[in-house]
Amino acid sequence: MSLLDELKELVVKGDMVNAVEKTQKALDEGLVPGKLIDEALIAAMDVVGEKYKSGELFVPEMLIAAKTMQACMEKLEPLVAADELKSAGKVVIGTVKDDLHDIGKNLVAMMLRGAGFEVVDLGVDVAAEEFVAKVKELKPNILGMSALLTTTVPQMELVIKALDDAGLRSQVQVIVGGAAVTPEFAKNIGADGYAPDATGAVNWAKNCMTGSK
Ligand code: B12
Repeated sequence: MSLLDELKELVVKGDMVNAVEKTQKALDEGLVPGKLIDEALIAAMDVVGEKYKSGELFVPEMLIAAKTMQACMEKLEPLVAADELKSAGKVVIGTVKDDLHDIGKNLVAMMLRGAGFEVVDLGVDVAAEEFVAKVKELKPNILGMSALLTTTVPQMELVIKALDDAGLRSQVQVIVGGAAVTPEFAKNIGADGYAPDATGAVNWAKNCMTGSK
């Protein structure tokens, strides 16, 4: 079994101590963080999602696997830290109301920081009023919203409407993402952008700042 497969299996099992150790071992052997994230950590979450869907795993196991993934990501975060001093732009990001999934949002925030963006992370379960208040206060170039549940994606439209009502919509570019979001949905609710993953989010944000989006 390859090192990546071993790490994936440890994350699925929620074996935090060994997963963190394996992450370090993989780094020591020269594997790059992006490969570890895509081919072991995210791949593990996909397996966990499938097992949950088929009734093989339950919420507590899903949570332990998620915490294990986050512990591994903490090891990787310093390695993708930005080396640029000048901010590439300001981003406010959060997971919408009633949604507690934050791994993907954290990954997007981490990669944006790595690309030199100043990122203000509002956390999870963020209500429309809070998104609007932060956009008003911090005047970000970009607002990012994440949702993983089909029951919480409609919150994104509410936030965009609330920005409109507050007269702030034209001042900020809105990008949405998360497993429950599709490009069509993003377009229909009037978002400016969508990306399927963290790399796509960074590319979109960069283009947004140079006006070539
Ligand atoms: C881990 C997990 C949990 C953990 C979350 C822990 C945490 N701190 O995040 C816990 C155990 C808490 C949890 C709870 C629940 N979960 Co859950 N969970 C998952 C699981 C297995 C993995 C999610 C994940 O982290 N993936 C890895 C990350 C990296 O991927 P990602 O989030 O999609 O993010 C990437 C992209 O989407 C994108 N992206 C994400 N955000 C953003 C934002 C922007 C702006 C952009 C551009 C891009 C972007 O970039 C990211 C990086 O590439 C998924 C299954 C799956 N494969 O998605 C189910 C899943 C999302 N959960 C599900 C369910 C049903 C639940 C519960 C309702 C279960 C229950 N009965 O209690 C609760 C809901 C709790 C709540 N109110 O939010 C369902 C959702 C079904 C649906 N369509 O609505 C899924 C799909 C499982 C399944 N197959 O049924 N869950």
